[in-house]
Amino acid sequence: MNLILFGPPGCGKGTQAKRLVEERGMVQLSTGDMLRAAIASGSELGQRVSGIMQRGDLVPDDVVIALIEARLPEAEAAGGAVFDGFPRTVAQAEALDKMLAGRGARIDKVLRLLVDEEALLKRIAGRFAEQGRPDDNPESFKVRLVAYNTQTAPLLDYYQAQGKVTEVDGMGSMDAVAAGISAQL
Ligand code: B4P
Repeated sequence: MNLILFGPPGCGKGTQAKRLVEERGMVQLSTGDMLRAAIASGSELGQRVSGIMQRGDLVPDDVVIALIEARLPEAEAAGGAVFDGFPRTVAQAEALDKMLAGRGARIDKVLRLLVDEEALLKRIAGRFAEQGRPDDNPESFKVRLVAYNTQTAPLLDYYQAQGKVTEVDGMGSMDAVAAGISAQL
């Protein structure tokens, strides 16, 4: 099964993806994690994307599509992937559909985590205080929310037209959200 965890920054995509990996043996494909790893390694890619991410803007489509494409064989071998933070634009979704179709696979479900803006701000502020992730500062977070609302939210129409979107309450505890996701799978 191939799943997409969908929602605004701070809604719990990364948190719940890790739980799906532990509970179901799926492979987590997080473009955010891949890009942060590239930055940490000091690679050319990392240097290219570091400023973009710190501002809270989206990295170019071709960069993230290539990162995902390179990991698809691993997902196939595991019998499924949980996509976390990808796709974030309609162009990325179209590319993903094409790449999966080429492997005789498809997206089965899009789980949309519903969290209100006040809770998002609180979570991100909490992580900024604890971990100091550069793009969790209040200014970058505002940019991330605008990017979500303008470039990523329209993807819902794309997947709704395919009848794949299921909504999950993301406001509860991590356990409660995980239970909500399990109930949908
Ligand atoms: P991501 O790493 O994907 O960051 P995110 O969407 O902000 O979600 P994140 O994983 O951080 O938060 P989560 O909801 O798990 O992207 C970072 C940047 O990379 C982007 O801004 C962009 O620049 C670039 N990028 C990545 N993918 C891209 C793409 N496809 N195209 C273009 N650019 C791309 O959790 C947040 C916090 O909430 C955590 O501290 C967690 O502990 C807490 N939390 C989670 N669930 C909770 C709950 N139920 N209750 C309380 N707290 C909870």
